[in-house]
Amino acid sequence: MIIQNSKSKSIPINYFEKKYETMDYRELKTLQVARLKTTLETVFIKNDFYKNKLGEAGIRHINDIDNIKNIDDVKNLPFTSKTDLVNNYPFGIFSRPLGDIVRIHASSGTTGKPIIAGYTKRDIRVWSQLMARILCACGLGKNDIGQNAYGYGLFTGGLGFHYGAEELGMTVIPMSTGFTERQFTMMEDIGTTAIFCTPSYALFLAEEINKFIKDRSKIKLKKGIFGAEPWSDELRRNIESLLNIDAYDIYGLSELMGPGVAFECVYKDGLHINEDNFLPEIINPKTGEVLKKGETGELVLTSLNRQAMPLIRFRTKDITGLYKDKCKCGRSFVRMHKIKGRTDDMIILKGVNIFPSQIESIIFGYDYLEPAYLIELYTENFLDKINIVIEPKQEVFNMGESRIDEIAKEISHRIYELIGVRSKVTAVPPKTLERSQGKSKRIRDARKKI
Ligand code: DLL
Repeated sequence: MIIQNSKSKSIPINYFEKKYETMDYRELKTLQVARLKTTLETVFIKNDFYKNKLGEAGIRHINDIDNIKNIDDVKNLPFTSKTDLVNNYPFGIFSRPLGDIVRIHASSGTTGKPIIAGYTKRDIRVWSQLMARILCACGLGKNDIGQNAYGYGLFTGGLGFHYGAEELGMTVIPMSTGFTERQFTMMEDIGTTAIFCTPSYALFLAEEINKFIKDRSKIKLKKGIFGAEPWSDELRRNIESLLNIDAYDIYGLSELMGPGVAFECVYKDGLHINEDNFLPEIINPKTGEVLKKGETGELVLTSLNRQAMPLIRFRTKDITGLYKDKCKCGRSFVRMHKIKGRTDDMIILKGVNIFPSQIESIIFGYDYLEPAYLIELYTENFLDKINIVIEPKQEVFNMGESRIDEIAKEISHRIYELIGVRSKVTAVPPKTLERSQGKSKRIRDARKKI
């Protein structure tokens, strides 16, 4: 149920969906089981790929779905992988005919073919409402002006935020990514109060703001909602202090709708998973075994409320852990930690697992460094090695070689202490490294493959 106080202009629309968001545990599990069964019935009847897959897992007749009594029974269902989506490109994973599909989004797959996501009218409505729920949880309302600097187009960030912000009654400026000068002009002239973009682009804007805005008092920006790539708490602190805003994390993926799966509320203490719409599990990525609450592993999601493209136990490749204590905001949904990285971005060097976000946390913690870095992997004397490229701030860079060497040594030592791997650290002049306007690429892998 959506609590809408009034249509009156003076009262902000409240999109806190209390009935769902504060549901008690047993009620939520009952809702999830019912929605899971409906989802299974849909894919069993309407999708040949799933009919076969479920058959292999012992669900050969629609009545077999009734054997699911408890939400933990989900673990007996088969996984869906990105490869399944690629192999069934473009529409083989849809459970509705094209006539019912009102929109297509896509994300780049690993093999050249994109991954297609389809939506019915109802799917778009549910997605918009979930996004409105999230924006409301971040403290936004109908009197806010949202500058949407996520890319519009096949990427789900642009339209996902756009429809959600409109659903909440906000004023939306559909900027898309780029056009930096125009971003600042709109911010100043229209009085933007919230910005939506990737954390890398937020950082880019934060580094550029003083070039374009002479009088900071004209900027009304107070919040930013950032996602679509892993980002550390240190990056959050950088963005917050440079832009003088509160920054919130939002998580999602095209295969499961787009942004809207999980979100931070105003307390910024983990991401609430929209459990009435998505059933989360954490598995050991090597064995597929379901891990206990609190353990870190790969996030697996089952959609519970989708028509066009329901997915069963989709392996996201994203690494995180779940925890279930009640948040100060009153929401009872399970929370996940910030995503640590993707299984396919994890660097294994001399047996040590390294996520770029761990390096980021270290680099962004030093106030004498620019918030930028590049991880270079290379092979020397048949051994794989790592070089971290950093940018000291101008005044530090001007101090000369010996100070720069000292800094490089200190950072290398810190990385060894915290991550356990010996690295080379190389400094380049400030503003040398490429800044990203979309999802950033911070790894250059030049290792010789044997
Ligand atoms: O990135 C959807 C999105 C748009 C999310 C805008 C948030 C904001 P894809 O392009 O399909 O969809 O990429 C999904 O991006 O599996 C994660 O690896 C990564 N990702 C998304 N959000 C976060 C986040 C969109 N908050 C893939 N933290 C996912 C870390 C994230 N990684």
